[in-house]
Amino acid sequence: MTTYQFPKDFMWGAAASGIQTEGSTNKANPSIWDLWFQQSPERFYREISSDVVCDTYHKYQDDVRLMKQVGMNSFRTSIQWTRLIKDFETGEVCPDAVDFYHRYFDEMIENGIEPMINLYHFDMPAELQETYGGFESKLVVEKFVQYAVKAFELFGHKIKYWITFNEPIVPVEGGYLYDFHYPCKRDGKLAVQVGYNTILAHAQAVHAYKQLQAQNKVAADGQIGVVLNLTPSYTRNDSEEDKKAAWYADLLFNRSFLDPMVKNEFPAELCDVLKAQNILPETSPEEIDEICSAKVDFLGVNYYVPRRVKAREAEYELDYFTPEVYFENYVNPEGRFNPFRDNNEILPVAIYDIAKNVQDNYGNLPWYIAEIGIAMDEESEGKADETGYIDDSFRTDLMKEHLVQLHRAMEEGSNCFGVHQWTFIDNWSWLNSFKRRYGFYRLDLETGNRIPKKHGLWFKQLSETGQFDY
Ligand code: IFM
Repeated sequence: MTTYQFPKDFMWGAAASGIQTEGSTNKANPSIWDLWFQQSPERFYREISSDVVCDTYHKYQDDVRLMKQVGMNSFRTSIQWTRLIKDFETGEVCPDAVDFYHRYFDEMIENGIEPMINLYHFDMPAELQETYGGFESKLVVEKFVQYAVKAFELFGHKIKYWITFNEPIVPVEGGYLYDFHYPCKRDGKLAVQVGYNTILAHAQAVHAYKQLQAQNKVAADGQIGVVLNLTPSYTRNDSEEDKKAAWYADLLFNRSFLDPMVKNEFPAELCDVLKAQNILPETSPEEIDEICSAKVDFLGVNYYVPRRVKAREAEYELDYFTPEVYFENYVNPEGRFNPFRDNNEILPVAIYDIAKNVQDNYGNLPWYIAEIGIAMDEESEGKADETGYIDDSFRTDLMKEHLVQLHRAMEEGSNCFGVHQWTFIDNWSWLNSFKRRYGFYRLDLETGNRIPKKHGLWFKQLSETGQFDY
């Protein structure tokens, strides 16, 4: 048995997002998720929309108490663009939203929970999608920055950690390549434009924040960063063909956002690929300058499953570009799989590999695990026992294995400052709605009650002592 000790001021907490938790009370405008649900409810698991979520809007005070009970010292959620902004043309804010977010953030701060606030978690306003094509349009980039500035001005004196985007590649994949986000298009060129415009929106928001900071309009010690889902690619074997396949997967899925957002450069090889595929985005030299000078203060990394690839064997059959032009996905026959989550592969060493990549190739920037999620379904988690707790020791065991790998990387100098579990209370998750449960607390969909899980007891001890044995 070894004791793994983490630094004293380490951030221990959880992540969620506004749209997945707040509920729709007093929301100023619909997002694409409201619109899509109205159009195609059958696409959502058990036809549950984002209306039926944790109702944080009303329950935030009780919930902050629950955060403390599992030892959280920090929490990430997002402001909903569609809640804060009432009028997208003028940028006028909704007073109720301003009041709600102040009360919610104050409650956390007064209780020793550091809020980390994200500006965009897949929740494009429906009006901006339908009128302008969302991030297909540079006008919407401007509107995003206008919204970001409003948020900084309103809350920037109390929020110390800002995040521009969560997993910015996901709306590109879901909305423009693989049909799991609205607007459900399949168009490689548009996907690249949306990706580029998102990177531009991020860069302009970072610049706007730094400018406000220079004018003393936000906290002097405030920081801004981005949260990326980074998935190392592992090959079937050591052949040069497989290694090349993994290199392409890494270039297209990881470096495509990581390099411009963190290293402030576009990989030349990425530009070559996009040029060869005839899908280069429309850019301007001024925009490239903005992207290449927007320095983030920290990086958040979300990790769930590894990517397994092999060299293409079958012919590529789609009539539009996807990254799979350059590789095929592969299931490792010797892998370990999570029986409770679509048989996803479990590979804790990926955490070490991510940490070392950030350390060796991205200037050892301060970073944290912004989401690590261990999914179970409600049936496998079972019901609460006589103590009132649900036994999810499967989650604790796996979390320990992942933290051992993080600890190893930190011993070797990785600059990690925290770990946030996805998620705090089981929340609504897009097309999957409540199919998978990830929280410290079960959300009872009938009653709205929060039922504690045993993993929270372990986590509390971990955050209080900064250590665990394994
Ligand atoms: O629910 C999502 C979250 O919005 C982004 N990261 C992955 C989670 C679980 O699927």
